[in-house]
Amino acid sequence: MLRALIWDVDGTVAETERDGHRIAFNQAFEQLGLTWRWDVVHYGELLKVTGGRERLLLDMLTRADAPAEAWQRDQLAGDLHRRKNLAYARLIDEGGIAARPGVLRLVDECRAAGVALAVATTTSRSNVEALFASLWGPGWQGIFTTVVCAEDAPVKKPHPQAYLLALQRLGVAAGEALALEDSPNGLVAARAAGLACGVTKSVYFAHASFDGAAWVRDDLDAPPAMTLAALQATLAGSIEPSRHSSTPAA
Ligand code: XBP
Ligand code: MG
Repeated sequence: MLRALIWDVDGTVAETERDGHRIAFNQAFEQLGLTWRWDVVHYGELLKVTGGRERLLLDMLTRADAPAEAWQRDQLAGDLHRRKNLAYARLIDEGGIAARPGVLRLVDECRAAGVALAVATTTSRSNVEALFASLWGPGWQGIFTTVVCAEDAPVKKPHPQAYLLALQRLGVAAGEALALEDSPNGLVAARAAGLACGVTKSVYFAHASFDGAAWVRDDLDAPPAMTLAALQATLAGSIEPSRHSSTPAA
């Protein structure tokens, strides 16, 4: 029986990477007088690393004008990351980023059926707060009762720490829950925690391979829509993955 649905945030709930974090990183560079800018393609390359701070440090390795000493790069990454998260919250506040198709519907279905809703993400808590308040209002914490973020699970995906902690806090076994992801790193993390995982591909991972996914599709509303009943059937293993796939899982 499906007792909990555990959501990834970035790329799964909304297209936050291209339209949110990337733009906010560029605003942070500008604030510090840096000429660095991350275009859509370069940001996609950096996404192989999870964690915004980690992404900054990776990028600095390729920049001649980045600080020479590791401690200086660390300090700069920390400063940029704080500014980026503030800029991201502002960006959400001002214009918002729409939920991906089917997200609001499926959340409503789970609430009506008493299926617990949880979050397991490598993003900072402030980013979840900003996005979820914009999508579900100030009462969002009454909807998502378990929220595991980077501050709770510092060992980031593809490590399963965030999912393992979410399961522990939910008090449900891995076999009673399902994860929803958009990226290969997220899928590996969910599977390593023993969870079945459905994938709705986000723009940056449209051509990635998702071996081990229960199903892979463009979004939750792509026909046939991924309903709660279909999720329950996924967990029961009673449907072929391809029946609910836009792209067959390998
Ligand atoms: C999300 C991330 C995060 C976000 C930015 O991965 O890797 O780093 O890009 O958030 P996932 P922070 O969707 O797999 O959880 O800057 O707070 O890290
Ligand atoms: Mg993601």
